[in-house]
Amino acid sequence: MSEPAAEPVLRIFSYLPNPRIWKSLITARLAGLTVDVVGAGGGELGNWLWDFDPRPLADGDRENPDYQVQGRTGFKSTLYKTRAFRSAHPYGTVPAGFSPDGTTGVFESNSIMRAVARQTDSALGLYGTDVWSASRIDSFLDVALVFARDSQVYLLSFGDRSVSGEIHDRALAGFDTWLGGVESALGESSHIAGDALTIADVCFACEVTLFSRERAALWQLDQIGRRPVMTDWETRFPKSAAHYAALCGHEAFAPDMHAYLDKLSQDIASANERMKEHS
Ligand SMILES: N[C@@H](CCC(=O)N[C@@H](CS)C(=O)NCC(=O)O)C(=O)O
Repeated sequence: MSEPAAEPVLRIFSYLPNPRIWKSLITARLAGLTVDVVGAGGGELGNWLWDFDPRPLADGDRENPDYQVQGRTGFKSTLYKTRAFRSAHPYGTVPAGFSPDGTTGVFESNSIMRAVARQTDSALGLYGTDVWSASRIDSFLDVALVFARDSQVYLLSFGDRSVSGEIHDRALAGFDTWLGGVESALGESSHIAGDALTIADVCFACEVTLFSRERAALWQLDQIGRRPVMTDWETRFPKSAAHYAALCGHEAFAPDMHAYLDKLSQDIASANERMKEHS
């Protein structure tokens, strides 16, 4: 890892903390680049004006019909987005990436990460070393995104207590398909897309971390007679679990991972307490 350069290569607006933006932050850290992050806690973003220069709502913003958009995914209330934000981000989602001059919006956390990776020194090989290795990395990122969709539906269902057997089944099937390929790849090479660390590994570590939040909703799973999808994953996907543990300890990953995983352990402990009280 090199010392970070001062000028940010990209800006991200997001709810915080968000393991999906770490994909970009870890990539930047590995290459000595800087990413500018602006945001607030998930619950607070409903009180922010979404823009390249986002800010907490000021007097009159809520009444401005130009800003009002009904939230769809993860936000039930009205959201406030500038016209410029909506043209840069046609799907209107966060994390929202922007070129440093604010003219180009980049959405989907994997694509935001790729925007950073494209600006790294190609000798580092974070996005492969040629057309074929880069395309193979893309393949892993695409499969991860299919899983990420089921993961999002599952994790959001804990927020409004709507988790069902069907949602759990989809998350389980998505997780098994995704990790089945990762496990197989790790049987061939030390890292997911070959013998070097790439953004396929970065994406994998961040998605696993986010997904592991399911354990903080143990009592909701218990109520529908299910166990966390990641139960026994160390025995079902031993190479993937060992790779994840190694990545969590990597100096470029640890700064984001450790605080989040510590907080998650506390949340899981309270979830367990809560389950005991209900049983
Ligand atoms: N797969 C996307 C997910 C983005 C997404 O769905 N974000 C939701 C929050 S979890 C959002 O911004 N919703 C805004 C809205 O409902 O208008 C990614 O990784 O960036």
